[in-house]
Amino acid sequence: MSRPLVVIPTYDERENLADTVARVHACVPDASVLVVDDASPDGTGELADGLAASDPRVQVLHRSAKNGLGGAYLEAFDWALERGFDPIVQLDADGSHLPEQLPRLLDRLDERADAAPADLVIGSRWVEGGSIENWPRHRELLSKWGSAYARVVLRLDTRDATAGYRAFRASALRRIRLEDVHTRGYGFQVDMLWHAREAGLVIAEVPVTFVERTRGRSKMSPVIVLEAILRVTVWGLRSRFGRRRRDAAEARGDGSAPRRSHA
Ligand SMILES: Nc1nc2c(ncn2[C@@H]2O[C@H](COP(=O)(O)OP(=O)(O)OP(=O)(O)O)[C@@H](O)[C@H]2O)c(=O)[nH]1
Ligand SMILES: [Mg+2]
Repeated sequence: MSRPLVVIPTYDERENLADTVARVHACVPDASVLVVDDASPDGTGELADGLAASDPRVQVLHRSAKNGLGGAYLEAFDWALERGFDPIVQLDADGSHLPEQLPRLLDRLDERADAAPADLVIGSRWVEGGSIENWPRHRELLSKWGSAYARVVLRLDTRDATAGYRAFRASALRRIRLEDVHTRGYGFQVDMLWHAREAGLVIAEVPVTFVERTRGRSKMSPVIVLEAILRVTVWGLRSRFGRRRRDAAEARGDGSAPRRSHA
């Protein structure tokens, strides 16, 4: 794990991007940065090209239209794995994920005496020591309820299931069936977590401070929230239904148990 890559998806983040990239490099100078821009109307893509032209550690993936956070990350993961980056980090451009806390996530991927090395580290708002700054109450509740719902329905142990600040070992991403991850919006984070758990990865959470953006506009929308709720519900039902069918088949001893389904 010697070639860290920080992936920053962007849509209309002109006011935030340069600052975020500079802060990443101030904290982890040897990190490469991949900006994945979805043809932002405000010119974020051109700004990213300018950053790349003046710093070889920065590269840019241009996509032709706004196609969701999930699509941007999946394309970035393929790009990163093909080029041998390890580990691979997800970071929002809007300042909500503090680059200053990046070493905390990376350190937890390392071997340590008191715990198994993690395959996936999540920067968590809802574990001891984690916090939020300047978030409106309704956003806090939505996030907490969303996490709680996903935890119960999918039987996850992770406290902050919707967190977007994450570090993956490259080997972990290779073990996840990325072709089965179809969520494009907010639920992408839960989708990845669910597949990570299904793949048997060691998942750890470290506390982070999540800071509400001060510049630019949120891309969160009711459609994105609805997509997440519906998908989580379907995965939960499928996993339970599938398990019951498998148990029944095993009890009959007919060996016809279906494979665990991936939504
Ligand atoms: N490439 C790409 N990036 C996106 C897209 N939607 C959001 N982003 C980026 O993903 C990151 C998170 O998006 P935000 O709008 O901050 O959404 P959020 O953090 O879930 O919601 P807030 O808490 O309200 O900010 C930011 O860096 C966005 O610019 C998209 O469709 N394509
Ligand atoms: Mg945000």
